[in-house]
Amino acid sequence: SPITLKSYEDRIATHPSPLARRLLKIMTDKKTNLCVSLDVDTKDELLRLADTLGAYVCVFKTHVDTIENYTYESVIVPLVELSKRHNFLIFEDRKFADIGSTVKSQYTSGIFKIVQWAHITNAHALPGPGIIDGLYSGTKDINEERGLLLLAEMSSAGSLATGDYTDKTVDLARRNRAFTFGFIAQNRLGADDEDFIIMTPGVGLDDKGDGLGQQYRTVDDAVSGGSDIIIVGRGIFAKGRDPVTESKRYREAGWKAYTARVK
Ligand code: BMP
Repeated sequence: SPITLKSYEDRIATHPSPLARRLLKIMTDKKTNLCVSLDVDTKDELLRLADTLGAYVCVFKTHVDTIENYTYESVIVPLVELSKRHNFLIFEDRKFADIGSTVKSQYTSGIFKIVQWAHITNAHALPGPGIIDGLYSGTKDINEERGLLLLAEMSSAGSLATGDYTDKTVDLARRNRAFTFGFIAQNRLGADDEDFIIMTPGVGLDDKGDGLGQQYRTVDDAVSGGSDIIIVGRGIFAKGRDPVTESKRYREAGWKAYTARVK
């Protein structure tokens, strides 16, 4: 039977994560469950897209280590400014995967200082509980909400994150519900009353794959299967596509699929 879930708005009151409550409120207010993945090479393009598409998204996802001529001042400072102007959250798709002590440094230090500005980041469950504890300890001097997603499943062909690995990842997420608020996944995970937020990449309406293992599903497929937020990159800004037109199209499709599954 098709999945039915409470509305984003109804979930605000009961969610154990302050960051998730803030996110669900943004989604409700802006009527969008679209996260655009800003996988572009230059800071100009990143900031231009963040400005022109900001109205249509709840979250922008970044791979900030791929930006040419990155500096904190020229990339992060204006991006944070835009996040306030357009009311979106920033998700640095860092995919931490080391021991607790090392990920704590990677999260807080170096040229990126991710914890300072990324409302959301993510981690592989592979190292075990220490990775969550290490990242969480990195948030202790931050005065704004921070949240972690665990990668429970991946969109790529032949992914090893399946079955028992996925189940154990869900168990790990139960350890610190104020911080670990959900999953990168292809399916609904956890019990309904646990209310994990499911963010789903590998969504595309016009492509099947990218020749390097990526696999695309439709918006309807993802959302009717229990995804709360669709993550779309090249479907929106690949060559020949108009990012504003495509953002509106994915936002509309995402919202329609969501309203169809609300209890
Ligand atoms: P695109 O829609 O252009 O295929 O981009 C997908 C984005 O989501 C990429 O930034 C990729 O790193 C990320 N991603 C993914 O595709 N599959 C996963 O399972 C996890 C991801 O983070």
